[in-house]
Amino acid sequence: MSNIYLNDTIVAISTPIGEGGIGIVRLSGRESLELADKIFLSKEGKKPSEFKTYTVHYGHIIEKDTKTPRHQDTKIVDEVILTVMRAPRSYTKENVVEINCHSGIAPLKKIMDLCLVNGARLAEPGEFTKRAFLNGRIDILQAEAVLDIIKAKTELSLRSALNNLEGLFSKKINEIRKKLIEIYVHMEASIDFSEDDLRGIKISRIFKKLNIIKNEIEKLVSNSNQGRILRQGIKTVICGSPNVGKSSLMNAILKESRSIVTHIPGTTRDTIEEIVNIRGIPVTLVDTAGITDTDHLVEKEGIRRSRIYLRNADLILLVLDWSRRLNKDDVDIIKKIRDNSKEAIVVINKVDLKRKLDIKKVKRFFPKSYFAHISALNLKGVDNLEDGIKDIVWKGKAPGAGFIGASNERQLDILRRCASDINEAMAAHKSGLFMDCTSVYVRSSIESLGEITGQTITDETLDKIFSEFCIGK
Ligand SMILES: Nc1nc2c(ncn2[C@@H]2O[C@H](COP(=O)(O)OP(=O)(O)OP(=O)(O)O)[C@@H](O)[C@H]2O)c(=O)[nH]1
Ligand SMILES: [Mg+2]
Repeated sequence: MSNIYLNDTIVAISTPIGEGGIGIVRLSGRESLELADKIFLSKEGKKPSEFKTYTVHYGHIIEKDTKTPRHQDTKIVDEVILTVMRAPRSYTKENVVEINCHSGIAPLKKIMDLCLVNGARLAEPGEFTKRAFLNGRIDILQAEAVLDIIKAKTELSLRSALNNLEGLFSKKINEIRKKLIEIYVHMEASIDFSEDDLRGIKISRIFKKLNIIKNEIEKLVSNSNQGRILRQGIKTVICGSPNVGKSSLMNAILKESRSIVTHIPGTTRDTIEEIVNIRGIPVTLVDTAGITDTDHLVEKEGIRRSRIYLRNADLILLVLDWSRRLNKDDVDIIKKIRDNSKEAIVVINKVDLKRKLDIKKVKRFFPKSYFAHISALNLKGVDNLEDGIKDIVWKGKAPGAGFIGASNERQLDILRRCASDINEAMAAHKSGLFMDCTSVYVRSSIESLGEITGQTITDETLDKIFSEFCIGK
């Protein structure tokens, strides 16, 4: 990714490879229109380099037959629609040509090969978005938001990524950075001049302002947990002893028969994972094998996996059977959850049957946990359970429509560094250090914030960010 030449023209297949209605081959760069001239025959008899920007044209992709004299014979490769977006008003701020062809491996690959033969270079992952950044159309936060949009699993995740793409987060960061620069300037001035000369700028006021900024940054850090959830989702593991109705619960939440359900204990042998949208939260739901003591080899392996999942879960749905007393398996699992200090919702299943479960005893194990009474068989109580999941995940602070916050570790790490620098500055001031020792920390926090939006960013970080993208974006 580091060898990037903004003078060349790049090409990629921008849609997933496979059979479908439409596939797109995208070109970006100085020569993209001239290159399209060589391979596109329009119905109206004009060349792409003569087309106006934001216009769409019907025609054919053609290949010149090199065996005929002066290559005058041509073969039709595909029937296409070609769109021209001229610099600077395009995704990359360069001349962009998009060829909508039939989506099959053969036409897509053939058209891309023709572009390569005629002078384009294969784009690297995320290179179109990288060019949008290098050409100054978007900052790094917005580039990362593009990735979040592609990966968004629920509407809420999408909304938060769109806020970042629209620049709400960048705006906030730039505001904070501007205020820090003002403070830094005042600090530096106070090194050279006495308070009397500073025309009303009191040192105490500088530190009051610094404290306000620190709080703003800390708010962004605490929001980032919500950002992480929106982006990555939460891993929720359904566990319990055999036959309590774990797979039935999985199916009830998914609203489909995904997991096999039978009356035989030990039905689920391997873990089953699905992503489901629960009240806007992307939840990776895992159905596991019922944990019990067994000598059966396959069951044993399933249980070993269940235990690993239990350890790595963000949230556990512990299923207990309302129609029978707690047994040794139940108690073992309860202990395991408590030993691992896991957040758990207690799901009491089979409430359509006669009660034998001692609820008071269960409550003693989980005095603060959310309890959901359900009948997975009759799909009763599942709504309540979903409300419980939502409450536990957001802890009463669900992200609103204007939510902004760090959405990945890189952004979070910088915000934390920045908050820690400001803390150091305030501590240095309190302990009576000279202003030039204190201002160093403020300067460092300004530099860190520049890294978030990409004003100051290393090539290595850039490469890392864009390597996560798919080719063609
Ligand atoms: N009456 C009643 N039966 C249920 C309910 N939920 C599940 N069952 C029944 O309980 C039995 C076990 O259900 P599963 O969903 O396979 O249970 P499991 O916990 O996944 O079992 P293992 O995979 O073997 O550990 C099946 O016969 C289900 O039909 C319920 O809410 N009410
Ligand atoms: Mg099962």
